[in-house]
Amino acid sequence: MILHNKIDAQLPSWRNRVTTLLKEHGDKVAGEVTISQIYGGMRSVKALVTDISFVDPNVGIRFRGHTLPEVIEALPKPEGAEMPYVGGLYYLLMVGEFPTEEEALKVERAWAKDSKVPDHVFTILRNMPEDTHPMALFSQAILAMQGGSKFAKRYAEGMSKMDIWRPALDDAMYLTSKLGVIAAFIYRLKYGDKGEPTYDPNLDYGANFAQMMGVKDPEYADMARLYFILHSDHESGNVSAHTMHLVGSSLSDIYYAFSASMNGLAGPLHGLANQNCLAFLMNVQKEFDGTPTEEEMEKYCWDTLNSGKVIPGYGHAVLRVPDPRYTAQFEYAKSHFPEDKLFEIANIMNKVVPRVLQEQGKAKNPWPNVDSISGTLQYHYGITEFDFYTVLFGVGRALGVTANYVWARALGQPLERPKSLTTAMLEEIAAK
Ligand code: CMX
Repeated sequence: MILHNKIDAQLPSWRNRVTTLLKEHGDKVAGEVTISQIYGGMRSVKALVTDISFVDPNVGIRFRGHTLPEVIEALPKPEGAEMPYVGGLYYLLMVGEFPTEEEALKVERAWAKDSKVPDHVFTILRNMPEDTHPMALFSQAILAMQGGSKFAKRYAEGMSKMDIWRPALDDAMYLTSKLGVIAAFIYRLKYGDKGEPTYDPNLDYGANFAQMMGVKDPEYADMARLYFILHSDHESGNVSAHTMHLVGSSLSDIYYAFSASMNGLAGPLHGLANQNCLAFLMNVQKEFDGTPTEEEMEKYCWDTLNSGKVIPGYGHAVLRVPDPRYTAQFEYAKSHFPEDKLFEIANIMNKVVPRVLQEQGKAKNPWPNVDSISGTLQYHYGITEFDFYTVLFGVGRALGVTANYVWARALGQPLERPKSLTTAMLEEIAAK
């Protein structure tokens, strides 16, 4: 497969680069850690390495060194589409180079070939209690496919550590090819006709997702492409990426690792934030019986802050500029449905909230983040069931974390095992 060949060709030089760095400079200090960081969720501790994406505080995400607008511009697109092939983005993440259209299509075709979900996965999902959260169903479906892991099989057979990335990449392709189908099935099972979606080999990943979800508006294929691309990766320290890396470091296969990653994404401090933002917008709409004026919005925001709540969709732990993932979605909505009522409110929020947060002076970053508007876009196209939004995030996030998983195996990254201390030990350090 094309991704195997491309990675194979790059590996000798990557391995040499890492070995040389470690051999010649392994004892150089790259960062320090303070007691507040140890107690504070390891914020900003430099302790992970990935070459797949980097969050620049003043620019936002860079995929393989390229900003989001550059990526959207340079990746090949299906005829007549505004947004690129998702398969092209996967190629870029895996290989580090922009694909030609034919190369992007090779990934798309491989996905189409492997897209059939084993029957037992649907059976398991159908037998779950009706009130099971879509993310729990998603995670279970992923784990239910573990028995098919080529990585686990080859490892048990005693495959060389140098080559173990190959079946890891087979698993990555097999898994990602099915995630859109599984997500659409969960949507239909919970909120629709309960039917099994069928992947159309003549359509790309984004257009397939749109047809499997049953969204009639042809624009939704572009929406899906954009959504999956911009949620794919955000370097290695966020909960879903770090969980994937940690579990994978014990040489658990991709199914175990990605199911765990999704269990982390399901938390309200991570992937669930997008639904809180949409709820905020809808509350505003209800409160003002439509779109508020800027003055009304400003007062509403101050009331929110004064009651001790945060304004969802604004602020970021790393970014210090408007999130380019927000900007891409904002521009999309502005050009496609500027008159949408929720978008109008989101627009007013964007004018008011940064000013209010700056005046309050607490948030280090007053600008909108990715979650600020993603629910508004889904809502516009008729995906109104909030609970499902994190599953969409998960389908996109799979692209980044599986690429990282494959490269971690290819470069022989070891078992992750940081050291813990007791409070008494930290007190002793503090007393010195
Ligand atoms: N509304 C109100 N207060 C905010 C705020 C916001 N949107 N963003 C930050 N603050 C406050 C923090 O709560 C904190 O207050 P305390 O000192 O009282 O604890 C203070 O400003 C400083 O916070 P910070 O260093 O700027 O931000 P953090 O790294 O601690 O937190 C984040 C980052 C995203 C959790 C925070 O900005 C927030 O809660 N935003 C709203 C929720 C949200 O949009 N979450 C989605 C994040 C998307 C993502 O992670 O990708």
